[in-house]
Amino acid sequence: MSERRFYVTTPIYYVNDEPHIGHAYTTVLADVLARFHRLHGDTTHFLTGTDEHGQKIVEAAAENGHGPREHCDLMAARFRETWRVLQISHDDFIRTTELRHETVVQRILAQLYERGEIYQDTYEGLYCVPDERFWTAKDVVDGNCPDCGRPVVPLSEKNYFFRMSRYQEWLLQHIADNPGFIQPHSRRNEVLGFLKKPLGDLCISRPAARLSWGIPLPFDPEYVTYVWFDALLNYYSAVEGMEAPGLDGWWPATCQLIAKDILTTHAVYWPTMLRAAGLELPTTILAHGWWTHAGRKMSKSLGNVVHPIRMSETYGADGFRFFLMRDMVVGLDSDFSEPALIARINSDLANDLGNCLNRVERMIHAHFADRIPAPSSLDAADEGLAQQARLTIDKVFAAMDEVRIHQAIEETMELVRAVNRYLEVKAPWKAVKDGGPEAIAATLATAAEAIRLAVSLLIPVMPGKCGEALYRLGMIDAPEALVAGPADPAWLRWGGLRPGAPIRPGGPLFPRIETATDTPG
Ligand code: ME8
Repeated sequence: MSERRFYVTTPIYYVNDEPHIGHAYTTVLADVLARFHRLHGDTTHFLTGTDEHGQKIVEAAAENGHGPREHCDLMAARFRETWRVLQISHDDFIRTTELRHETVVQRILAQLYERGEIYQDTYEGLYCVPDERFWTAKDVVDGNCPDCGRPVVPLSEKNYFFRMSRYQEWLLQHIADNPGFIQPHSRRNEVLGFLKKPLGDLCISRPAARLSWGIPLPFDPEYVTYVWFDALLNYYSAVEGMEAPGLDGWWPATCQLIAKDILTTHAVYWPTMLRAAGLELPTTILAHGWWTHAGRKMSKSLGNVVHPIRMSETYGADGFRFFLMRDMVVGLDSDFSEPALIARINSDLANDLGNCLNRVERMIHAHFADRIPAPSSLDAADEGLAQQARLTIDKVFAAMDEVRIHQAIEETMELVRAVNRYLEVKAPWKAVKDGGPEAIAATLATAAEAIRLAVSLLIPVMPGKCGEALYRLGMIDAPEALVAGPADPAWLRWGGLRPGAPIRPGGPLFPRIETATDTPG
């Protein structure tokens, strides 16, 4: 881990919609990265929030019989509640209707205008009102918006434009010089493809007469700011002037997570805006793939939206988080289905991890009065498991560094399965009959340590259940301590369990989820 400072962001979500699995995925991914970096002692800041201006929001508010402000307050609270249930450890939650954000947006707009980076012109084009977006005749499909499929209308109006075209060559050079700027590689290529065509200027205003729910342009109160120009600046406005212990400040962001749907705004508009404003660029824009549901796109009209709170209440926040992180390869698309979620929890968590912990706890309880045994000597199998565990640490760190979360999890689960195999081979339940507790002390101490280490490596993914497991293994004093509190970097090394330390055995850590097909007959 070279970077000792880690500032991670999620997109700020539109408050026209309920939080769903897609929002949950990006936010859990950011949480896993933030927790991992904190665990490594990196000075970490994690920002999420809500995008509250624009036409979509006005319409959603009206549908619900609310004014826009009231609607935004209700929906921002719903996002916050979802993140609480999902054990998200964000340091800040920004709303674009907050004064701290609006002030920064207006100041940057005023500076850009003074410097000639923004000019007024007449725009003629085809306009999609719900998307607040202009299209050219060749973009539209049978008179409809190519994005949302709703009719576009011809519109000619005066507006303000940001001289984005100026920055095309510079942006191409930046992408060439910084291969890690846009990740994964396929998305970088997509942006480079987009930049083969001449880059136009960006219309950054909307007449207030048509849309008043926005940030007024400081140099012309007849207009409000285009929602994307406003929204993107949240990443900077949230941390401007904010203290960062031992650092000059939080900006620039280290890792900005998005999905592929908002690649152009983040990989083209955003860097050019920052450049024009004289601000540094984020280190990485990381675009992950798309979740579908049972093979179909999720949408309100199809009625197949996956609600994270319902999933967490039914299967546990930790199990849901585990599934999201294990079953999507960052960058590729993935399909969600409840049977797949249940199968994953039952096999990896209930069978492999939960059973392993239970077996070890039960034997330490029965033969060592709930104290970690002290081995007198280790054999080749014990040394072999310790060696595999040490290698797992390196593999997990390497995978996490490259945001291959599914692989970091898989390496850890491989260690868990190795502990189970080791127990099968050593069969301490038989050995104890012949040799007494002394004969199984090394086996149980080694297995307990290996499972403790595996659990520690999973803390960023499952802070709740891993906290419970570490409580049972006597490492912490409260089972819920890791949800909001810090974890100890020393836990990520082999040898954390001390002989004689007390354990607190419990029931199944991940109760098996029974389904209709499990019931015989
Ligand atoms: O675009 N699969 O907000 P938004 C994976 N306000 N991720 C998904 C997803 C899915 N099916 N659906 C949504 C906006 N996401 C703007 C952003 S940022 C300055 C402004 C996630 O509410 C993913 O992170 O439409 C995607 O980029 C984001 O939600 C879009 O959220």
